[in-house]
Amino acid sequence: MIDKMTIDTVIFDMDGTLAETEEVHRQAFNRAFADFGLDWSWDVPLYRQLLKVTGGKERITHFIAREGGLADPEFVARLHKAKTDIYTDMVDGGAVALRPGIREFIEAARARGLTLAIATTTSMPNIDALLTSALGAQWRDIFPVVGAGDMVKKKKPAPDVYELALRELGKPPHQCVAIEDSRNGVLAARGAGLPVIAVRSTFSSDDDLAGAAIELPSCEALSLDLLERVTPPS
Ligand code: XBP
Ligand code: MG
Repeated sequence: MIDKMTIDTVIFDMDGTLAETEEVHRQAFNRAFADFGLDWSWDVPLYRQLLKVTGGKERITHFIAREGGLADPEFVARLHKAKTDIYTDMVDGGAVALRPGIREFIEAARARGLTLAIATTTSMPNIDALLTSALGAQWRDIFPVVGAGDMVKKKKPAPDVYELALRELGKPPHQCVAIEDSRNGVLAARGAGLPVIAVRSTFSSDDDLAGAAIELPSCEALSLDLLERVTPPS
């Protein structure tokens, strides 16, 4: 059994966990499709299905394949870049706020001297837009280590982005806990040997979160006491 006091680092997922970003991502995809003259439209039920594939470029490629097409990677990259520009403009304009309870948990963790990090599928422009909007330009002082989707070979549910964060933190997994909202996120964190506290988001309400050490009803239920209750995956 691991010493309860060894957890001194919290690694946050971003999309769905720090903020309910997915509806804004969905709208940004649809606006990019329209700008490119495509007649694709991702409604909420379809987007819930498509979210099983993490990463925007991978999601577009998967969608083209399920429509019977063959995706040109260069086209997908251009389309996804347009989507990122639209998304970051929306976030800069205040379209997304931190989930209730997240700011308070971050403040409590910092006051306790814990290290905070990010392990997300999304890309650096989106991370920067959200955290600058929510926490100010100095957000890097709060999250000294950031693992982003395009920094690794395989996106969640592969463990790569958590393994990257652990390497940069220089910490073993049992010293850390992941906060996640989705099945792909729980699998990724567990794959890297991390215990997980799960809090569902709007778009992961039906996900199977088996494997999480604790599931909470809301981010407002996050507390430092929980860190003493999580145990590493067996
Ligand atoms: C979130 C994602 C992301 C966003 C889009 O997964 O899958 O792809 O939907 O971001 P998680 P990009 O919360 O598990 O990290 O378009 O920048 O890829
Ligand atoms: Mg997520």
